[in-house]
Amino acid sequence: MKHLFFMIPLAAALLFGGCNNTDDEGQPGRADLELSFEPITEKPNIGDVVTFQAKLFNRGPLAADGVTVENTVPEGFTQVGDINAGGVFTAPPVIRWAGLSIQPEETITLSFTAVAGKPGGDIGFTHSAQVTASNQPDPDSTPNNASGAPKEDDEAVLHLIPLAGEVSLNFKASYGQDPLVMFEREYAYEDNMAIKMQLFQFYLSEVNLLREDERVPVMDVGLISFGDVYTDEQALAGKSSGTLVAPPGNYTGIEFGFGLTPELNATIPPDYPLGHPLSENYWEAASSYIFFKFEGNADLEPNGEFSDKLTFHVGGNGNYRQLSFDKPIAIEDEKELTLQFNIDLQKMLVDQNTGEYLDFRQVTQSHSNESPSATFLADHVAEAVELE
Ligand SMILES: [Ca+2]
Ligand SMILES: [Ca+2]
Ligand SMILES: [Ca+2]
Repeated sequence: MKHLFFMIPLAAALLFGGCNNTDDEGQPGRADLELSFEPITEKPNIGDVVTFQAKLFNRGPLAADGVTVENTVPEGFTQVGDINAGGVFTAPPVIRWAGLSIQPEETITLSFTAVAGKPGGDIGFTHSAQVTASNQPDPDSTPNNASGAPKEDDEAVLHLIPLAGEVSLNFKASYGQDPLVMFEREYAYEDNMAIKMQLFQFYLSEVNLLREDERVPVMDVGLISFGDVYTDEQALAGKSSGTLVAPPGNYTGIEFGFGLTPELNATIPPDYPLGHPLSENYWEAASSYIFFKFEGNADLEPNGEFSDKLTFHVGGNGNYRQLSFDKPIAIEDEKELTLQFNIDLQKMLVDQNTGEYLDFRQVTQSHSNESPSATFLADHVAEAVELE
């Protein structure tokens, strides 16, 4: 009687295990194919060559021939290479290994390399792989039916984002101590004149983070415009470059061009889609983009009437200025950092050392890249911009 007490649970356990095996794994007359990715625990750097390994396992009991495995390479990885086991990349983004034969209990490693790209926007970093063909029926999965997240054991995904932090350049504009706002506010100018703003904007190009002997590019081009800044609150919030991706690290500073590099300035708006910063602000007669614009109205008499229109549009390769700022900048993986810049329009219009200034009683517009007023403004950009 005592024996029976122990025998019943044991028999039940055996039966249960057998049932489980028949249901799930290794049904007679079939080949249970399973696919997984070898985990990658260390994130790569942007630009690193990464080796991916998918493991195809046959849980048996029969051998399978004519097995095909496909891996879809996400947009975030490029320059696929070193595909082993006869795989081909003839129909990107899919790498295909066809005609594989795999014995019971055998594992075949399918590997390839790809270069990690820059995260951002909707760029995906998830490799998805699946068995798409087999000459044997599989007890718990069907070839080529993957959709989205893996639901069967013949499907696998590997998500791998490279090391990347985020940085944005935020610009606050002022006129001397006063926040720069459009239209309403009056700014006292030199020699009893006064001005009101209508527009202030500028291009940024070739933004690079700096570290020992290295420039790390974070942005090609951007347009910062204060044209819709109407309140002090908006002025104090500033205008942002938008979020830029940067490799983590300790940098010694940042540099950017105020205006456009000669390379960018050699292009024209039709080269760009609508909405791109370079799809506008071109000056055909000068074959140049307008690097920056200052527009407003001046009261010259002074009599309280702002009747003189100020239009200073400055372009031309000779007025491109590269600015560099020394400051320790630590970019950390998955963290966001804002670099706060201030730009003081007064310092562009009035030389802080000599007192020399653009005299609006003499000149109210700049429509030539070589005009003294254009050069004066460009020459004072470096003085006007500071990194907090
Ligand atoms: Ca299985
Ligand atoms: Ca299976
Ligand atoms: Ca499947």
